Amino acid sequence: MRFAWAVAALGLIVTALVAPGPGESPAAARPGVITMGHEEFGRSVTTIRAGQRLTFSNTSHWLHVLVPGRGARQNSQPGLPRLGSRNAHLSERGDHWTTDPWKVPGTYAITCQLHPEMTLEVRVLPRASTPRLRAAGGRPS
Ligand SMILES: [Cu+2]
Repeated sequence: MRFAWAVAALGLIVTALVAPGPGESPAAARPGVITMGHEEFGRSVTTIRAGQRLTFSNTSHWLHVLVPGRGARQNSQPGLPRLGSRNAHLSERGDHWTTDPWKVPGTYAITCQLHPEMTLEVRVLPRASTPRLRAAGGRPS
């Protein structure tokens, strides 16, 4: 009897760990982490600073093919880090992938080649000015 109860309790714990929660998971709220659902990104706009990376987390049951562009149409956007050898990232269920650093400030877009509804605007702000430079009282000679 006791053993059966323990098995049942363990089953509940495993279910809680495996089952996706309703709506966005807590990870989705972390800056720089973009979740992917059935035909959507967890958000439509994200803002980072130059030098930072983005992480894409495929929490859906679907395959996504991330490329630079909008509405499933790939285009070239100078300044956007390459997304793989063919400038595309294949994201299968459970995939958790981090881009190279975004080095050039500007506004970019990433889409999924399979789902035209998916477009993520990425705004890259200039790097924050370093307090060290300001304390030095000007630019280095
Ligand atoms: Cu997709």
